Amino acid sequence: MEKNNNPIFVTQPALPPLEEFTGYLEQIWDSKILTNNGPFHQQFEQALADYLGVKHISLFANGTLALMTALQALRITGEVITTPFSFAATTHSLWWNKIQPVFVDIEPETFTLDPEKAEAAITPQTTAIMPVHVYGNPCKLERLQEIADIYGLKLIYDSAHTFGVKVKDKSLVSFGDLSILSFHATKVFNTIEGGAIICPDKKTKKRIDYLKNFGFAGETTVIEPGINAKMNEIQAAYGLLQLKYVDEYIARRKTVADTYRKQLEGIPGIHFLDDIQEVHHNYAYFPILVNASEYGKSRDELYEELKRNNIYGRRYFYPLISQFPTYRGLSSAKPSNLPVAEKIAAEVICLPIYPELALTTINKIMNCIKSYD
Ligand code: T4K
Repeated sequence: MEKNNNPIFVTQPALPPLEEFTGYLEQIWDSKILTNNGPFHQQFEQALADYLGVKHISLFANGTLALMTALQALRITGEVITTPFSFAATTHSLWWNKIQPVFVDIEPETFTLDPEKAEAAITPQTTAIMPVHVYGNPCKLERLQEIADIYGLKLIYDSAHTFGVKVKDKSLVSFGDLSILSFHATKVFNTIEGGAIICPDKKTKKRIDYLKNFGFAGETTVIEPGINAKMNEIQAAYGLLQLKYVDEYIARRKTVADTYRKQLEGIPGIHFLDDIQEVHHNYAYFPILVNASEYGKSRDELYEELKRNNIYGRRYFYPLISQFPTYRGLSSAKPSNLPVAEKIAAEVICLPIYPELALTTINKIMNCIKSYD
């Protein structure tokens, strides 16, 4: 629970009970195995696969290295179609692999990549599509797969926000050729820093595991230039413990989201997303859109007003990645090519949401939004 004058951030990591963690640390201290596929790494990988209902998963030091390695694993080159409405890491992972990002607009309902516009952007150089289930909202899965199949493209989902999300009881990370999770401190499920690649078969997992360990396929055999992207034993042990609590974290986030929705209902100019049928959400973020002419104040005015009250919402994802200096010269980055993304980026504020967010704090945030004139 927040103390009265403490700043209220967009998120606050959920930590497992410290006294439970010390037992895990003692085992690590005894074994002196700190990293390189140790016992906790192996246990955590299996436990995660079971929890997520997937067969093959490879742990990573963070989500960005997982994205970069996923592109290497599938030998992606040329152009990749992606969304500008995401965190920098999505497009940066392409750039680090010398792949040309092609930005395509998003859908107004879910803020995810628009499949029809993605299809229209395919060229002979396109090798893959990299959509993002932004805020944990599922992309149009069937249509994207159909397009990938027709054009012979790989489909790599940036699923950084989707831990625990299910569509018709199927884990969202099981779609596409590869799917990437982030376990950063700010995520629904955290291992402090961390990430994973979910892949469909043993052979691909083996390749991913080589790539994240310098390319080593044995003591003296290096099959190709890999990187060091391994998760260490302390993070893996912490992750194993976190798994015991994550359902509770998600349930508490749902209560926060439900409370916000009830209280925001009917405020002119403030829009929010509802749950989607047949989707089990994780409530990773709570984005609202501020329509300045209906609300009477702009998004930035409300954002500053919240700050004056010690409430630090975030404008995820403003500015669009396509507006970063490295990318804004690309022809696909032109604002006229991305009207929906430009509009959402100009109107969005993510309100604080985390398991320990108290009702009194939600009321304080709501007072600020309701009584701002
Ligand atoms: N793809 C997508 C779609 C992503 O959103 C991300 C990461 C990635 C890929 C890459 O995954 P990783 O390589 O990160 O695993 C944060 C996170 O650093 C980043 O992981 C996340 N997305 C992004 C959306 O948000 P910042 O710069 O906004 O974080 P920061 O440090 O300002 O934290 C936000 C608030 O959270 C702070 O004001 C206070 C609170 N906080 C934060 C940390 C780190 C805490 O209370 N404790 C903490 O330890 O990027």
